[in-house]
Amino acid sequence: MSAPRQASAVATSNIALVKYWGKRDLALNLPATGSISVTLNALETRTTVCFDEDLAADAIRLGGKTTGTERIAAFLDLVRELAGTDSRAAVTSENDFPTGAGLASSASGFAALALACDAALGLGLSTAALSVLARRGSGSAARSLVGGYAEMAAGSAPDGHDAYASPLAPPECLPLALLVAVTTAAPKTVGSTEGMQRTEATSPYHAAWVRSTQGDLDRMRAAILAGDLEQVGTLAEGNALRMHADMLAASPPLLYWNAATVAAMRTVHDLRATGTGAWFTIDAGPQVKVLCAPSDADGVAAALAATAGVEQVLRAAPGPGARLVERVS
Ligand code: 2P0
Repeated sequence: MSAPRQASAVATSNIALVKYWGKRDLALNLPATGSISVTLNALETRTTVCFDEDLAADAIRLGGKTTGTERIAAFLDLVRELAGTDSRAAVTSENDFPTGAGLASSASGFAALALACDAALGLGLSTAALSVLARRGSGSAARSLVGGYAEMAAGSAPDGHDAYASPLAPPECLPLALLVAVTTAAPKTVGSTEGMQRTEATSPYHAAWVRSTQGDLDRMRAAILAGDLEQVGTLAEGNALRMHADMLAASPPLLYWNAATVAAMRTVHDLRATGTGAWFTIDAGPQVKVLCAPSDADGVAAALAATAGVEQVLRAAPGPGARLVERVS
């Protein structure tokens, strides 16, 4: 009987500047397209995992609760298969932000869990292999392993070994402020996996969305490497609106916005009309994420906070990838 094997990791959320919305393989969670994101220095998940042969079953606590843990349990099964062990695990995971409301808790959550499992079991996975593993938990998690600006490859291999995220540029290549206008902390009604399946099956715009992504990836990669904030912001806003057009065209339609979401989008357009460089992006939820120069962040945050229905404004900047820490919970 071996001693319990334990490790803790921290990972932060990431915001996609070119979005992932569609899968080429559901079982392996392979994206239909690549994506480009920036990993944040905030919106953090802290996870401890302990594989213990004395445990009769997995014991998973997310934010102190034992509910909603099915995806974690399925992920632990994958890890056990990879490691050749039957050992059950205790997992504790805490977010410092509201979960399930379009703030990508699955991204930071599965990135932290993949890294903690790798360390606890001594798997010695490469960053690419860790990203592949995290992707099985959640597509966006593959990107939170990487710090700064990251590019996720769709890959073409049927087994998905080439669908992982790689570093594109360090944070200092394009200093940014990322402001999150939180319009509600309530969980969203349709999760991303279900939303993607519905869009793929019913939106007449979906093929056009997938086709348009390659050009966005090429332009976004070049704009980040050139440190061109205006071009990055313009591309990110256009890409997000096209993704939402695809979602809105699904049947039944996927409308993730509320009144405050639209009001915050208007605030950003008003800021631009009066000479402040600010651009929004929106994921599968009602929050509005705004990019601007760090020197404009105070003014943009004040304008968002003054927008009807905006409950709070969170601030972030590009940050590091997932990392191991001492026991955190
Ligand atoms: C993104 N989203 O690129 C896009 C934009 C939401 C909209 O990645 O099904 O929770 O678990 O792989 O990672 C959210 O999707 O979806 C997401 P699954 P995930 O950030």
